[in-house]
Amino acid sequence: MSEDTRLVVVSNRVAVPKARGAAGAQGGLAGALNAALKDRSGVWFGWSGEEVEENSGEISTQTTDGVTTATIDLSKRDVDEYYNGYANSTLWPLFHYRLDLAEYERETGKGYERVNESFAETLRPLIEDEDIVWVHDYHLIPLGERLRSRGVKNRIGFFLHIPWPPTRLFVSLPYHERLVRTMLHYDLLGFQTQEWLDSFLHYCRTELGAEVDDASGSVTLDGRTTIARAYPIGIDWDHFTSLRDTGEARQAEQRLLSSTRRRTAMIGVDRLDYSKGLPERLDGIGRFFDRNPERVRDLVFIQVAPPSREDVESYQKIRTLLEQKAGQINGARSEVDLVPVRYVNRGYSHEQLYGFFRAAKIGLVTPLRDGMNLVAKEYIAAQDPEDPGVLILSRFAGAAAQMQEAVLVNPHSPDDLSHAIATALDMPVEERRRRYEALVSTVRDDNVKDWTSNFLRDLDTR
Ligand code: ADQ
Repeated sequence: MSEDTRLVVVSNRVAVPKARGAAGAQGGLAGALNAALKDRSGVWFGWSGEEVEENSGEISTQTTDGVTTATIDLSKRDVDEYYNGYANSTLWPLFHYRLDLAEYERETGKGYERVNESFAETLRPLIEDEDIVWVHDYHLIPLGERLRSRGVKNRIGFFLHIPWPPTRLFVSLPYHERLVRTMLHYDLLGFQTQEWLDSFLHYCRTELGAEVDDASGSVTLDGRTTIARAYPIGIDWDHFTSLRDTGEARQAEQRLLSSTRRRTAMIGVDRLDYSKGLPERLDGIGRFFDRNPERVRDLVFIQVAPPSREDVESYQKIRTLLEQKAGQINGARSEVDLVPVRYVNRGYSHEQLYGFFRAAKIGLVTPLRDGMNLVAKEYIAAQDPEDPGVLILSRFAGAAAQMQEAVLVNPHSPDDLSHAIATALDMPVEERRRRYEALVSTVRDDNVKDWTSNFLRDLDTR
């Protein structure tokens, strides 16, 4: 991309950069996007996260550390219908293969279209002729087409952070065809893995009758051609590994080590979300202790899970279920001096997570379905090369395609999980090192900076 081409990033929420150490406070994606925006003096547009009585359409702009953010507030109705409704109660469950949880309500579908329309209306005047526009994620699928209808001829790309479901599931969405047709107005479409990309291309070919070339990813319909490719996202390797030298990371590591003493710490870190397989994970741990009751002295499991999307009912249910399951294991297996499961309902800084990951000799990442999963990559990045921990990873996470040297599991099977935990606990250091070395080279080389520049390079040459 030429130096004077501005970048306009659009996502549901905007991470307003902090003046110093911005990337650190926000994690990999926000840090990488901020870095790209800084290079190109661009703009990041999206929802402020504020809920107001009435939408005013007013934009609030702020420039910090070379990055301009432009945010709008949404009305309570918009948040209910667009965000909690269509995005998180229809698209999120459906795209994670959870037809049983997907709600199809006319009103929320209309709210989704209305908010995309108003995003386009507000954003339009901010776009200059040479800008390139990068739209993120399932909240904003129709945005590109809405911009085109307002005469925007710029290059516009879209990246989907979550899976794309198989055609047979996807067609359960009312107006599925309308939604996908809007996607073909982007110049470039990015998916996390080849598997999700293949599902998308299959849909375009079989349901839309589009002309699809698998090798180049080109999809042609009604005389327009879009390119669809896989761009697996990574972590900000340099930044994340630099956390090792912070006092906060060291303290967190020590705190965990001293509280677990001779027992092996096994850690899970996830947003509290049904896609992350948390109840199934606890079933697997329960099975492990049932099979190996004496090993309650060898292993302590720490699950860090801050609540998310608490206004959505399925998210309230999963919280209650997890508390029950953790309570059952602890009720059955605790001794006066030990508790096998520590379930922590809060977030931690990335520095602290780094320390916890390093102290934990097993990382348990077992989503039922996940676009990529950055926790798996962060866990590996935090390990001590001389004495690395073992990653147990769901074969249904996008990350599994790149991380075959992890102990791969079927997260639905308590037996499989129990077996994997025993394997990880007993794994000799030579094998741990061998697996770690293969995994760490992927995590280091396929990092988020390359992800950003690969996507933008392809968009630029469209
Ligand atoms: P998420 O579903 O949020 O992201 P993930 O990729 O694991 O999932 O990223 C979570 C991030 O939040 C990680 O950086 C992690 O460290 C952090 N995090 C998780 N739990 C935390 C806690 N308790 N405290 C503090 N931080 C915590 C979506 C998709 C993924 C995809 C990403 C990026 O669902 O599949 O990998 O986007 O594209």
